[in-house]
Amino acid sequence: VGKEPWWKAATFYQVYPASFKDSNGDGWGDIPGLISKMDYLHELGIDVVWLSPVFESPQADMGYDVSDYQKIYAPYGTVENIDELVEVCHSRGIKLILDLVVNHTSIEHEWFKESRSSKDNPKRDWYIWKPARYDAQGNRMPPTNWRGYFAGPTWTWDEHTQEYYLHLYAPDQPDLNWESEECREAIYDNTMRFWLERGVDGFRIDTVNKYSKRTEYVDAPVTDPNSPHQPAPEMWCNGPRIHEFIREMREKALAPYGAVSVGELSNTPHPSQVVPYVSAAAKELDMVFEFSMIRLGTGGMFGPKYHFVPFSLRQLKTLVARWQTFVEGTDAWTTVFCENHDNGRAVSRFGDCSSAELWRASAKALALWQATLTGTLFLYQGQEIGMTNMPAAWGIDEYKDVESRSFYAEAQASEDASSALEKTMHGLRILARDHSRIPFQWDDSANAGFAEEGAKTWMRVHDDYKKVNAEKQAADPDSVLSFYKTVLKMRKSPRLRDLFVFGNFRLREEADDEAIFAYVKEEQVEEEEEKEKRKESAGEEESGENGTDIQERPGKRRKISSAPKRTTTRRRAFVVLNFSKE
Ligand code: TEU
Repeated sequence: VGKEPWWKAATFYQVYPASFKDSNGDGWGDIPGLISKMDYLHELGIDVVWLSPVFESPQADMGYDVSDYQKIYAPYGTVENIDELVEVCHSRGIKLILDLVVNHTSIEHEWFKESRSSKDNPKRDWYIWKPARYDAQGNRMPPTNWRGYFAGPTWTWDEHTQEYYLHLYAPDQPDLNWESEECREAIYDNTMRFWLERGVDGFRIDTVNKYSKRTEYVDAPVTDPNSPHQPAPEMWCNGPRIHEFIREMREKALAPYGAVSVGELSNTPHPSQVVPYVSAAAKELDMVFEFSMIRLGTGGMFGPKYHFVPFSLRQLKTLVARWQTFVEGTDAWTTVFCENHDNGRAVSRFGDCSSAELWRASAKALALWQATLTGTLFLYQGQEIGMTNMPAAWGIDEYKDVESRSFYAEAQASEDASSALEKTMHGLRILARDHSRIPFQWDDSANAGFAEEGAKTWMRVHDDYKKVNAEKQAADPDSVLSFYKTVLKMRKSPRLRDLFVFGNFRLREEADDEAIFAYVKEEQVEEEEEKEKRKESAGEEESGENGTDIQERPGKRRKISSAPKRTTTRRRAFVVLNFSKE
């Protein structure tokens, strides 16, 4: 694997804007708030900010339901604020990527309004419309029996034009029809070129493997006899034209701008399915997020997602090893992450927060683990201060997410409601998307410094913010935050980068051990390069400084040769994470 382009060794940081920093007292984070914290991010040592959606939206799914791709949702700020953000980021050597949500729009988008206005509207086929079916009694039924991601069917009936439209997520999020070339062109132009022209550096691409659906629109096999709606991801994930669509998107909208891309790849658990998306030669995506590890503990992507299934350290190790090594011998690249806005906090899921000492040790172990893995590293806001899940005592009213709400409502409506609710609440306490969405804990002032005193924050501030906050940790050399700064520097230092970011991962034979997670990172060098290196004087080899410069050192590029390259191991690091309480 080559060491360029730049994004391979970069550290990305995801900002969930509603919860990062509020600057105007409305209890909702905003772009000026984010700008005011750029020094904090710079000091942390990150290279790229990934900003979750800030576009115009009715917020049915926190902005993953866009009603206008060229406008900013007013509580976040304005398009000019984004211009300023680009400038402020770039002036610190930080890049900015936005979230591209183009599998679906909001029901409020003009495109959908036109599409639903009549069957012969020119934009009718920009969305996926199908006629009803009727059962033997003449009752109207959706075109297929599919179950959506947020519980319930994937189809909603439109009275006006007497057809159903498809939505893999909420009914407020109708799926765009990528089979329409005109629609694809509008996506490239209206959403992608518009922001790239303004200077953003690329996109995190939402639900990137769902643009091409199977076109037969047939029922999925019945796996849940108690439900009219059946899991059917094979009907819409990695469909027949998916690679063609993504190549086209890259060629027409990403490549001309040199934009970086990282796509979200759910329901794609086999390395052989993933490689085609991220092989350099395929010219599709730069990177993807594969979800096997982050889904540990969920009852499944469908059905009882929030019926928590305990998992072993062994399962975790196996999955990490698979996704660390799958790129070896290919020209593909991998990513490293353990948190995002769709999952519970890593320290609560994989660590132990039963005492302050164990919490701190767990958060640091996670930091060391992430910083020593191969691939591009992604952090999620608050991970660097060890933010935990919401307190277990908080009730369902504190859970605001459409997914949590839908699964809770489904449990409530089920025949055995009390047991279903108990199981669902237990799962939500560990896994809900809400945990990562509560306000960032900046300091010990009112509202954790996220919003001014007296402001009503859109989600409740964690009870523990006086103990866990960025200001306190910045002043403490032994804190989780200080530890993150150290390991991020280590990861990128010229001496260790080739070992941690680019090295080979080898799980140790202790794979069965339920307390120890041990692995070796091996720095591979081509034999020829190794010989050259030896010839160079030791002093010249590396400066040893921990700068933020992530460009390749000039003159150190590998020679391109058609002969197979012989590699040798130059250095090894032995990483041992001890999960026992002793
Ligand atoms: O998520 C896509 C997705 O399918 C899941 O990985 C998601 O975590 C969901 O909880 C599945 O049950 C993306 C966004 O990250 C998510 O926030 C959005 O809700 C979703 O797309 C729809 O746009």
